[in-house]
Amino acid sequence: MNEAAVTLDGWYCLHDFRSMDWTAWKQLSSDEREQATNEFLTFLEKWEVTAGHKQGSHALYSIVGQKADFMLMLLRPTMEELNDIENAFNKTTFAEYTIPTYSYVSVVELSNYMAGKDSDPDNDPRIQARLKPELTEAPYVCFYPMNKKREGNDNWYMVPMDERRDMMRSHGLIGRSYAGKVKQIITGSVGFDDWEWGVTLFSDDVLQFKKLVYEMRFDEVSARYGEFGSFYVGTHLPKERLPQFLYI
Ligand code: 76R
Repeated sequence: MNEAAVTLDGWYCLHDFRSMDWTAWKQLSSDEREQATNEFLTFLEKWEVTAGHKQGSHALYSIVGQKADFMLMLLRPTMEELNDIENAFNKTTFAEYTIPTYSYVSVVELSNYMAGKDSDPDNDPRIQARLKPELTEAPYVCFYPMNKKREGNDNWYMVPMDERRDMMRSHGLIGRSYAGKVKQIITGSVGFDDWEWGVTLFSDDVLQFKKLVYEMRFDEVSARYGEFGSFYVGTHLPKERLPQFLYI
C-alpha cells in the first residue's frame, strides 16, 4: 500500500548563494560600481512590486563564513518565473562580479501528517498563507538541505504511516515550543534537487537556530532518520544597506 504522506505544495523556491569577486569589483571605477549596484537595486525594487501584488516574495541575506557572501531567496508561483529571474539576473553587469557557490530548487511544502480529517486547505487562509509565505525581514536566517535516511533498518520510507505520524507529532511539539522565536519554511525538493527538503529558519536571535536544531537532534525523527547537508547562516541585508555592503 502506498503510504506516501500527501503534500500541499505552494510557491516555488530558489535559494541562490553567491560570493563576490571582490578583486574584480575593486578594479571598477566607483561610477561603474555604482551603476552595477543600481542594477541590482532595480531588480530588488521590481521584486518588491511583485511582492506587493502577492505574486511572490524574496529576501536578501549576507552570509557569514566562506561558503558565500550573500543569499537571495526567491519565491514565485511557477518554476518558469524563477528561471526567468535567474537568467535575467545572470545577464546583469552586477552578476559578472558574483561567483555562484550554491543553489537550491524546491517548492514550499506542508505534509498532511498533522492535518485534521475535514480540513479544506484550498479555503483555509492560514494554510494558504503558509504555502505562499511573505518572507519576513527577520535579522537572521539559517538554511540547510536534508534527507530522511534510507539505510538498512533505518529506512523512513518503509516506516508505516502511523509510526511516522507519531514521530512527526513529537517533532512538531519541539518546533512549536519555539513559536515566536523561530519561523520555519520547509520546502520539498524530491525530484528537483540533490536533497529531499530545504529547511529555512528565520529568527530575531541567531542563537535560537543552534538551540532548536540541537534539541531536534535528540528527537527520534532527526536522531534516527535525519541526514543533513551544509548549513548557511546569515544576517539580513535590506535594500537600503546594499550600497554599503558593496562599497569599496
Ligand atoms: O506543519 C506543521 O506545523 C505540522 C508539524 C510539522 C511538520 C509536518 C512541523 C513543525 N514540521 C513538519 C515537517 Mn518541521 N522542521 C524540520 C527541521 O534540524 C532538524 O533536525 C530538522 C530540520 C526543523 C528545524 C523544523 C522546524 N519538518 C517537516 C519535514 C517534512 C517531513 C516529511 O514530510 O517527512 C521536515 C524535513 C522538517 C524539518 N518543524 C515544525 C519545525 C518547527 C519550528 C515546527 C513548528 C511549526 C509551528 O507549529 O509553528
